[in-house]
Amino acid sequence: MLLRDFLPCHRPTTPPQGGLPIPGHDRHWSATWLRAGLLAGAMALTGAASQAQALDTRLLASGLSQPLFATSPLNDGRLFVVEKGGTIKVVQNGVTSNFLNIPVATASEQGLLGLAFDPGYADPASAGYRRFFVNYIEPTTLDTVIASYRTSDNASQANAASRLEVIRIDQPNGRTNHKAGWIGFKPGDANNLYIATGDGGSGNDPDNLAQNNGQLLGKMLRIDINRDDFTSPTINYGIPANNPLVGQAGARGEIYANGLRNPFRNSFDRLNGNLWIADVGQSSREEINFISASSPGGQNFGWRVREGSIATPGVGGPATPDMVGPILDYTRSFGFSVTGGYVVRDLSSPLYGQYVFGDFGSGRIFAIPGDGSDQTMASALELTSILNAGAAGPLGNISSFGEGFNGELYIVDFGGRVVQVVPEPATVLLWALGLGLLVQWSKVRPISRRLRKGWHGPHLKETRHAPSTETPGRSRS
Ligand SMILES: [Ca+2]
Ligand SMILES: [Ca+2]
Repeated sequence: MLLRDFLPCHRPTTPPQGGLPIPGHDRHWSATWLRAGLLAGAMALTGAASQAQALDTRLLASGLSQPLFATSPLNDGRLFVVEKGGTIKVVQNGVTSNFLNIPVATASEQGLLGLAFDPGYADPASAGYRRFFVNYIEPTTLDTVIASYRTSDNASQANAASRLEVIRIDQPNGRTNHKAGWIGFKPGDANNLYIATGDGGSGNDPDNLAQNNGQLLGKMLRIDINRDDFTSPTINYGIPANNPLVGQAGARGEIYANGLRNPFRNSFDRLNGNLWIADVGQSSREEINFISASSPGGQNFGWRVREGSIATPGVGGPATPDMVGPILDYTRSFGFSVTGGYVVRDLSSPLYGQYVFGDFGSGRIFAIPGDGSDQTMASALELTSILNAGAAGPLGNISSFGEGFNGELYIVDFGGRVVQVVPEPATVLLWALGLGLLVQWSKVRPISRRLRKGWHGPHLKETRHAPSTETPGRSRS
């Protein structure tokens, strides 16, 4: 698979494969390309200042039960939403229906936590045809299970009988938080599934699991889902030969990176394969970590010794030479529980090239340059006000971001909605007509100024939502 297959400009010329025809799909494309065309016209007329479009939000789905994630298969216009209680729903032309239900444990941060479609999902010649992967807490053992399923002949329904357990990760008894749960594929690599695990729970990682490379918790794992190195019928994966700890005595070969606490939401940049890991902090710092696409892995992100860029209060100790700090961390002034997002690769978005992330506890949303360089909150662009003023209405607890098949950016509201971040059409039209300089709306000015200044503009405000109650993925203890 070529990287360009992931580029938003690589427009599929046929309807999405592996799915039913999507009524309104062409209209969606038309709207997207109308926006892109208008943006191009605006850029021709006004140059870089055309980035001064405002943002809007559009309601994609509502009435969901504790949604935690949203994603689409490659070249598939449907959106699949993960609900904490074990249901995957498919949103198609504004209609939401059940795709799969899995029995899961749901206490505290347990639940159905991750979903990834095989890169070969729509390719009948691929071993991954119609295949997808889920990450959940199994209700009897309370262990983490990654299993694969396939869709039935009805592409809007999974075949529950197709379940194949891929890997099971033992969770400490009696600890219900820090299960992380994100899974994903790196663009251009159809064999290896990346799996984020938390430290297994409680405070201060009491068993020091994240720093123990003989354990799979507190890690980013990488396994080959197109191989089976194990005779057991319930262990079905291979260990990539180039994983960083392969051959190291006492270390698990599945490990790609370690020192993570609760990397609940992460993403690959679909343009270049860079990996963004948002690790939920304990009581002091929330952090964003970065692994370049060219890296062989092996990073130690510091937990439990380090919390963000500081020594973990109550644990402490200096960073060892192998530890890598975050590219950004933030204090309780900004939030309580980071929700990792995406580098925006929707060409029609003024946020193109920016990494957008949020905070579950404060409801605030920020953007930083998506090049992996070190950042500070002082130079981050806050999007909270402009997005909360969008057509979809104010956002609540942000449990995840999502990325559509053409790079569309979604926000998952734990209260039950998925909204899409879109350019404000009226603004795009004004710029296209060469009238952009007349646009002085209060919604437009802050973002345009900050964009032109490289976002070193007005500092962040201290507005915040009421702190949330206990949530999926999210307690600090
Ligand atoms: Ca096997
Ligand atoms: Ca860290």
